[in-house]
Amino acid sequence: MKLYNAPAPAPNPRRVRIFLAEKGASLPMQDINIMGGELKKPEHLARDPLGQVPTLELDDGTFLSETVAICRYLESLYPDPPLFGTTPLETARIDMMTRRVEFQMGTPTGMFWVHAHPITAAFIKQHKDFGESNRANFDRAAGWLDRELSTRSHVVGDAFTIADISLLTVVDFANWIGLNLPEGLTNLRAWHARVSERPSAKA
Ligand SMILES: N[C@@H](CCC(=O)N[C@@H](CS)C(=O)NCC(=O)O)C(=O)O
Repeated sequence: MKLYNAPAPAPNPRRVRIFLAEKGASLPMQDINIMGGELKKPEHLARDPLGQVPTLELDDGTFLSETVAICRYLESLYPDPPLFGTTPLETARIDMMTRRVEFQMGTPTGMFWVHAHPITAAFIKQHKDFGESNRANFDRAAGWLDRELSTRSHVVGDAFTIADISLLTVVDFANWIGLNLPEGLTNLRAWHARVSERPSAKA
């Protein structure tokens, strides 16, 4: 297998790298130069018609995209430690929170990056007011997560899962582009400090 990757700060390939690190597994990787336009060149479009990373190439030449789909596949190859839960209800809750983290935190972060950040201004016709308007959505989602984390140590219960990986990578990317967590939010900040201490967070 081979992982088509992009280095930090790209959040989605990092989700797969953290996932692998938690499993104690490693894969050959090839970096794709996002800013250099490599994602949309025919060579990468042949791997993923949407021209994104991460993309996993299997040994038979099959390509798999979408971070969570890749991680689910890797979970079946490396079941320990489980990062998608161990019971139907745990797995469903992890799916629920992963989706919510992607939509509630990931979407405003992505829209701010595309429409308000000076780096992307060079590549995209931006709608700055719309981009900036995503700060409020990001802050609202952070407040919601702070309330969720008032009753547990991790995004779903007390075990580290793909939902934590998804939130960690989006919070770190958001911070990198200038979307900082609002003041207060002690539960979310304590969670962030806790998961950032895991060796996998360096991946
Ligand atoms: N839903 C996809 C999103 C992947 C994604 O947006 N990857 C970014 C890098 S972090 C990318 O390839 N962006 C370029 C583009 O979308 O054109 C996933 O989770 O894998």
